[in-house]
Amino acid sequence: MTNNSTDQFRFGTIALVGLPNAGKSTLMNHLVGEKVAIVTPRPQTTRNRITGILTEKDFQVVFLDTPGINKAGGRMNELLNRAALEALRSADVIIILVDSARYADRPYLIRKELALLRGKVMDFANVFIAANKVDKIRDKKNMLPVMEELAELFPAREIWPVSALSGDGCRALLDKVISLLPYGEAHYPEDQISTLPMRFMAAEIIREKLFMHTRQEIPYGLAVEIENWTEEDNLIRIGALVYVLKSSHKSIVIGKKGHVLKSAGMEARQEIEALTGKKVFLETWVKVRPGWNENRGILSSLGLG
Ligand SMILES: Nc1nc2c(ncn2[C@@H]2O[C@H](COP(=O)(O)OP(=O)(O)OP(=O)(O)O)[C@@H](O)[C@H]2O)c(=O)[nH]1
Ligand SMILES: [Mg+2]
Repeated sequence: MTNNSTDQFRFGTIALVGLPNAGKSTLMNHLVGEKVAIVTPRPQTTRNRITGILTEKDFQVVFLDTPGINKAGGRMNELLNRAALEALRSADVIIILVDSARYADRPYLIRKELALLRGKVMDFANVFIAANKVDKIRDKKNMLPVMEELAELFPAREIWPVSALSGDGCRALLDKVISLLPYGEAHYPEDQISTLPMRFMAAEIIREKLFMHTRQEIPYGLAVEIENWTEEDNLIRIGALVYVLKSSHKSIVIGKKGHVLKSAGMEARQEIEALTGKKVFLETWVKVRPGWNENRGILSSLGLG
């Protein structure tokens, strides 16, 4: 049971921001204790603001996982950056995730790559830096220059070395930021883990599996839209459209004898079944839509913009 009396209970929002691939979604999933956001080794996996909810005895927190801030052009990237920056405004606490391993050999890059983000959080009071992926740095001496650079770029901000993958340091950071949340009542039932509709989560799971089965530029040109969703007793029938940018991409996504789409579809189906507790019948169609990532209508039907 949650203690919901407002004199002791805290409620608030924590935004997770950073460059693409820093580990924001991994950290949120770890803290929520469930896979809410999809995770892949590729940058720009997250394309929307993803909420994850954690409720404990004396607090409820809504995490806002955001797309990685990036400098690439194009309408979609503009929308990704905007979604990330808008999350800052509604947050009580901001955690900036940094991939420490990326900078172990080149700490000077921190200044170059994180200057933009620093400018955006200048006016916020509660900003923490999570120096993530410490598990990847074998010689801990190599963490020192990274910590020093971060301290120089973000003076007066606390810097916490963590591993979102192993969970090292994450609980201590969570306890710290929870102590800064305002007092208030829970906004969601205690077993709710996200505000996202199941349809959206299913589309994300399908996209994750397709990302994992394709290479190079294909993932960036992939989008998934749920076209049909019908529930009968213990069965969900899902029809999903997979958009690609070119016809050459379509044959790669389908694969020889359809094996890519088949494997990704099977993995997605199993995960959606585990998530919903129902049997899932999943059909996917691949459609070539040149320029979908520049098309306002399609972007907005995908929840972007
Ligand atoms: N070794 C290690 N890998 C990590 C850690 N955190 C995240 N990763 C890996 O880094 C990759 C990117 O993780 P994500 O959580 O998708 O990163 P993100 O910041 O959400 O990325 P975008 O959504 O693309 O901006 C995945 O392969 C994760 O498994 C960590 O602490 N240690
Ligand atoms: Mg992500």
